[in-house]
Amino acid sequence: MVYYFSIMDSYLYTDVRDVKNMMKHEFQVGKAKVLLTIGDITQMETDAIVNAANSTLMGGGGVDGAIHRKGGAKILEECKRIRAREYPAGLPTGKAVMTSGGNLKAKYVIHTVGPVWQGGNQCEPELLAEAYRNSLMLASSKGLKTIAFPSISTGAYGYPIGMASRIAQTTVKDFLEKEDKLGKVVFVLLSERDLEVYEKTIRQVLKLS
Ligand code: AR6
Repeated sequence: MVYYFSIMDSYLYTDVRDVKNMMKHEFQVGKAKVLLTIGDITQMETDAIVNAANSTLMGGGGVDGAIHRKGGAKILEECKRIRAREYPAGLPTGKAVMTSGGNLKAKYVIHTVGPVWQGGNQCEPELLAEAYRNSLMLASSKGLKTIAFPSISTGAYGYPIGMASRIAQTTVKDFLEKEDKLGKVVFVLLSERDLEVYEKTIRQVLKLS
């Protein structure tokens, strides 16, 4: 009997803790919710997930590699068609295009290209903001309600995450304040450390205590 109760207690404790964590990472912006979470973006069930691609749209490492591996050949086929039809020289940095989600849980993948960090004087902030803004505009223009972003440019492209997270969140906030079609934006981070950076930044951007 004692054993039974202690198991129940531990379930109860876990539930309460999880709920607190969820609340801590959920923010209201305009009519939409902004969520911060740790995880693998390929597992997200949002209408769209965003791919931190490169201009070839032919796949690569990091998020891009994971999306193409799990999404299957259909995504690559669609990327090839987009390249041939619209961007024979490659997708410019800051632009965004959309394919289906292939075998992923998300219905669509929005492929965007973030800037490579070169010290900050090569329009990196503007280009990173463009990548987020164009992805949001594309999702909204297609009537999508929920979208998940990785931390664009902060892996192989070397953008310092503190600066990148501020641009990501400011761009999302500005967009959601003007535009009320999207209902949920999720930032999917790969590590506890990245989550902490995003958590700290979002409080500053939203002017919370
Ligand atoms: N889910 C969520 N976040 C992830 C995942 C995942 N499955 N995998 C990595 N991250 P990166 P970039 C995080 O390098 O910096 C590719 O080769 C990762 O820890 O994927 O924009 C492309 O083809 C980091 O915080 O994208 C390009 O050539 C963040 O996602 C180039 O890398 C972004 O890391 C793009 O570089």
